[in-house]
Amino acid sequence: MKRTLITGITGQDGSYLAEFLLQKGYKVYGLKRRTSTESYENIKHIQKEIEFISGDLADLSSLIHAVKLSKPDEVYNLGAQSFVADSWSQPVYTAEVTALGALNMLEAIKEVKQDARFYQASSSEMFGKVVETPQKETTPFYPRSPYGVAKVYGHWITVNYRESYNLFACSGILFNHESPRRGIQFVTRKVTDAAARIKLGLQTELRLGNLDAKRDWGFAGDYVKAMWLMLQQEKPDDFVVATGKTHTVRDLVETAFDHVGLKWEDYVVQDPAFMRPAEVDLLLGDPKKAKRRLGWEPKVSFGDLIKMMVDHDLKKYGQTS
Ligand code: NAP
Ligand code: G4F
Repeated sequence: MKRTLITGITGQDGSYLAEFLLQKGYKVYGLKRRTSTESYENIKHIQKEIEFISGDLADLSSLIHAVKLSKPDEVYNLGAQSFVADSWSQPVYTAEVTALGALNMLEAIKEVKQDARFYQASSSEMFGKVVETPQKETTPFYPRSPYGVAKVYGHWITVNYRESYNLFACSGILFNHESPRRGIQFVTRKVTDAAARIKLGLQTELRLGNLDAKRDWGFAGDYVKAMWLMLQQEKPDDFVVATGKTHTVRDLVETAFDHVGLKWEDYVVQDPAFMRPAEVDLLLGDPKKAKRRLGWEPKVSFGDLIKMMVDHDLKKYGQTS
């Protein structure tokens, strides 16, 4: 039985990856940080099958303990302060968790279990003010947020530990991926949740920032498979994971409101409070390398993804209201 340690197990990706690896017969250990109110919402259906280890990415000693206890064949580092907007108000914390957290995890592996394979959750946010389109593995980084800068550190320290210590360490440069388990602050979920609430008479307007930003949005359930595939290769490498299609926030809003039979212009209000100090205007990934080398392809289209999320939110409120 293969053993895995997942950081960020309570998050969107952690929950889909844990599900996927349990189905493959892995013994799954999840690093879980202490919180005053326990949040197992995303993993409540598989909670009993996961062995939780208390720890924090900012605390190297807790990661050493977690690696000693779990003796993992594979480590997936998905934990992060992952919300870009908050990285301007919490830049130091973001660096400690999102950048140095990756270093701490690599150090723990180097010291305790050098043959463990390591996956780092790198991000298309590293491309920021893009210097070429579409963005691929060789596209230079130009991060536009403290979060993006922290992810660039996490990315390069992963490459460096691979080259310095011969660790099997890979970075997945994942473009935006969403699901009904997406956090409510992120724009897709904020929109699908609001469309459902407005349809049911629970909300009257939706306040948003930049409607012109473009993102390459895919389904999280598809993307965790690419993470696993990277760690099954003969040699460690880095891969872009994306759909190869881009849409504006306006397209997203239109798709969600159309699905509930409403005209979005009647409800959406632009609010400067949701504008960012520096914006990433356009993300569009080139997933050719992932297709060629991993045999990976996205299955869920943008339209089906947004409808899946709206339907989930309608059901959630329909059942409780
Ligand atoms: P998410 O839903 O926000 O989950 C983040 C996870 O990190 C949560 O489980 C959170 O635990 C945990 N965490 C936060 N601070 C921590 C700390 N100090 N120590 C240990 N764990 C901590 O994020 P996601 O969407 O699943 O994304 C997974 C990873 O991929 C993140 O690293 C993100 O930056 C990266 N990424 C995401 C996307 C995307 O579009 N989703 C794209 C590219 C890269 P709590 O439950 O305790 O808060
Ligand atoms: O949904 P978002 O907050 O995601 P963002 O900033 O692209 O970051 C996500 O994807 C990254 C991969 O590229 C991950 F690394 C990261 O962890 C996270 O998962 O915002 C998407 C776009 C932005 O351009 C933002 O300015 O939507 C725009 N937007 C417009 N109004 C809004 C809003 N974003 C949010 N969150 N809330 C708004 O009201």
